[in-house]
Amino acid sequence: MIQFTSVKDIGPLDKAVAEALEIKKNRFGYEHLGRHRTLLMVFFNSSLRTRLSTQKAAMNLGMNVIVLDVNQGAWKLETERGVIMDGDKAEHLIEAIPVMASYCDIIGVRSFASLTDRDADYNEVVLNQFIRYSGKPVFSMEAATRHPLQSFADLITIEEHRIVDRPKVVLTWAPHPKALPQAVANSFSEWMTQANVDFVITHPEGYELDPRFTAGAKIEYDRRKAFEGADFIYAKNWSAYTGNNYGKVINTDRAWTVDTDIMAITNNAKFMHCLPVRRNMIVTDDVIESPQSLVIPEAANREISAQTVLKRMLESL
Ligand code: AN0
Ligand code: CP
Repeated sequence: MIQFTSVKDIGPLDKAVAEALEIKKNRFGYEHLGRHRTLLMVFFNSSLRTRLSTQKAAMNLGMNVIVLDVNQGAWKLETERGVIMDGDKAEHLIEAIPVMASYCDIIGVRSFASLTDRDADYNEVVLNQFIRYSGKPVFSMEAATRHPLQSFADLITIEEHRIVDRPKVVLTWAPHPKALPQAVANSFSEWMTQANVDFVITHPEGYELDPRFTAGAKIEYDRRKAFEGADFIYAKNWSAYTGNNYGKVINTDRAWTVDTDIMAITNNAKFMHCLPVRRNMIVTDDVIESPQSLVIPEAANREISAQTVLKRMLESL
């Protein structure tokens, strides 16, 4: 594997999950693969889980790891070609990327959507420059439009906790005070529409996602109908995608907070969220602390999804 930015890069999902579960049982069985290999993780945005789980995954594989927080101590990077660089940005990505690449074998990149320029965001301007100018395998640690390591961990978690062959999985929008990217929701939808699940998305009017990610999903505006009989509830906030509302918060209706009342109409559903989560905005204390909550094992599986991807990349070096 030389690139991991979307579900398309992972191949058949049943094989990928089987490999992940095998790695989970035998985390240190591939230590020889990473000997004298270096992972560089480049963060343009904050992270707790991605940073720690990916570093741990690389260490399980015997790799060395270096981390750059671009906004803390590095030169400010220009990302657009053709600009006269007379502002506060001291260096261009087109030089910085091959320089960074010269110190490592594999690169992970975290670069969120701007939420101001939809075309630039949906063209993945930053991630694609890493792919183009690094000459090294590149994987997404959440880019502008997708978070595939999260979705892969989510799928592993669903596989581990499902009690029926084809569970009903519901992605529900939930309120949040700040504008967040659509990446987690887009990506979860892209993975779930390919998995062996009945996949339903529910959100208020105006929060429609890009149909390129939701093709094959059932969109249900009636939240109660969506929750009825669900086996998994996956909550996430995202800002508006459509038209002039791109990147805006157009609704903070707390009736959409996931609480025990709405969970009661599900099929004793498990609760999932990628974290970080704002309690009593997205989900109540009671639901996230309930035995049905999978948020901690879900986060723990980030180590496993990252290790599966890194293992495949090391095998292709
Ligand atoms: C980010 C997002 O919604 O994309 C990262 C989630 C993994 N969340 C926040 O910025 C709170
Ligand atoms: N879920 C997730 O990616 O968390 P971080 O933003 O903390 O890495």
